[in-house]
Amino acid sequence: METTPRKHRSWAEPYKIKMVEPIRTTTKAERLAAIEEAGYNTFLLRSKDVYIDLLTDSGTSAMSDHQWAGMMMGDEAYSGSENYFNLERNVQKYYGYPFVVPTHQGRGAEHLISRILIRPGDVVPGNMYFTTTRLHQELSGGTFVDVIIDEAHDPTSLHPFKGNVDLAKFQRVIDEHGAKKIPYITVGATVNMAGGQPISMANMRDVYEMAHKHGIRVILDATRAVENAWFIKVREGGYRDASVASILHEMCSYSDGATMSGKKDLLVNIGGFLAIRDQDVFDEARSMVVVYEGMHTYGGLAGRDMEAMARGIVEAVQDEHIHARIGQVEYLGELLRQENIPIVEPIGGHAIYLDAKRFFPHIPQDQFPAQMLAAQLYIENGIRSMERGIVSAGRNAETGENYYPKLELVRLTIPRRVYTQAHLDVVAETVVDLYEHRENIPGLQMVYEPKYLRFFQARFAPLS
Ligand code: PM9
Repeated sequence: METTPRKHRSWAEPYKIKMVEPIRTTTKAERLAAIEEAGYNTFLLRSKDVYIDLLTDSGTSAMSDHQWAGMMMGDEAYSGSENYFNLERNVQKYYGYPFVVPTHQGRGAEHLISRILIRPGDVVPGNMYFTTTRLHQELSGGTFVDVIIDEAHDPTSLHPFKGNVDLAKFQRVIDEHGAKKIPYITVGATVNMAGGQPISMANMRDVYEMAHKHGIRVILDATRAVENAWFIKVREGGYRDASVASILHEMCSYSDGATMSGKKDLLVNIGGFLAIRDQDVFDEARSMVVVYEGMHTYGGLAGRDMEAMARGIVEAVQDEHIHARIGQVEYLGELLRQENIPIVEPIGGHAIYLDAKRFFPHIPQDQFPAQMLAAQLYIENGIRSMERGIVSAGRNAETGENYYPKLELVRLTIPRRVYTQAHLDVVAETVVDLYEHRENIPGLQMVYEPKYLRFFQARFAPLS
């Protein structure tokens, strides 16, 4: 499978570095003390104790000089900020939705759309769960149903669009529950929990047609839709000469609205929005946002944050930016593949996902192999990553039983425009070193479990 349009040429970052932030190495003894104190949960580490931080690509991007200049143009009026209108204009132009409600981040938008459209007893299908998205659906009385293709749950499947919705599964949900119980289907692009895997344009079109035939809305999780657009360009027939911007616009045309965490694709440290076509839903969202986020022209953000996001929208869709962004992720993936490290394939958009089940085959899933793998990468060399397995999956809201996801992964997430190839070389060397002495590493037991989104704050202790 070809993944870059000009195979004979290396990509290079379309920027040079103007300001640097020192990072610090630590001793193994210091790291052991830090991870103990953090309860073997990388979320609970202090960032000053981290060497290379691959916890997340969320809010961790380096902004451009143009975005920083925009921060100085913040119109901090309580209402009617000029920066809101710049944001609205760019969402309309690049995403194509007429109505925009800013929110403090993605889950603010998920909260609004779930509260507005879901009634108790409703069912919400989607192409794999995402933690915050599913929780908001459940808190509104809905039940999430996974309708992604089976290949998405197999880390070794080389399907080029593992984010696709299985139309037969979607049809079965409609037949079983009736369309009236399905307020919308969530379509994620790219699919985070599957390994940053894209959905194809053809599938988005089919889902939209099928949903609309039954009067069901399609809500796009557009958080990493630009990265998805790149994969459509290089993997799906007919798009090779299309710009990422035009692909993004077409993707959005197959949806009725979108939730957005601007902290990813849009290269900002905070911000999000709900975008929608329907005037009635917009009116409700605009009314509800004042209760939970702030006025509908700032949604929990400062004017300067909206300006940075408005400018980030334009930068995000530049083909050479996204080419270098995905190229960097592929670079790390290739290094690990050459050393036969078990990773999710094909390589996805924002991260390399280590397959903890194959990395630590001796640790059963209820002893949290991915959680331990993330902790060990930190102990080994100060590399911070994130568990995306049984801890993230949480418990069934009705039965209280643990979910046992097929994918038990550790995510090495690449922040945008932050690290160099040399940093990624160090990360790969660390993973390889750990892989070579993986046999004697024990599992974990959970010693504290918070009520919501337990992966953020749960605490663990080694079993031996
Ligand atoms: N994603 C991530 O690290 C933030 C921490 S984990 C909850 O991947 C999708 C696909 C996301 C996402 C956050 C959100 C929520 C929605 N959809 O974090 O609220 O990956 O801005 O966005 C994280 P916010």
